[in-house]
Amino acid sequence: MSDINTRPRTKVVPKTQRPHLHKVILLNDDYTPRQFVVAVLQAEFRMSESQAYRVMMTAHRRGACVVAVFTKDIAESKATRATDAARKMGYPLMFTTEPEE
Ligand code: TYC
Repeated sequence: MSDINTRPRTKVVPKTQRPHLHKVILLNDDYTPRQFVVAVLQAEFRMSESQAYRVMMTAHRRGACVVAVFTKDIAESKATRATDAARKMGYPLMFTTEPEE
């Protein structure tokens, strides 16, 4: 038998990969009616009316508000759907996404 010790001296520690999350952000504008913003938040992000109202008012007062956090694909598709719903009605309402730190 060989005297060479071939036992690995490093231990492989498996790391669980967590998906990178992306924020959906609601932007304020001067033209979209408040009630329409609330309706879009309820329909696309499954918010209650009072939650949606609070998010809408935060964007209205501060210029933007984080709506929710999802995996990249879901965040992008929800932001696109919500922005398109407004565009169909002739409103400039915008949802954007950005990676969470
Ligand atoms: N600022 C709009 C108004 O006064 C309402 C509004 C709120 C629009 C939030 C967009 O993200 C928004 N009619």
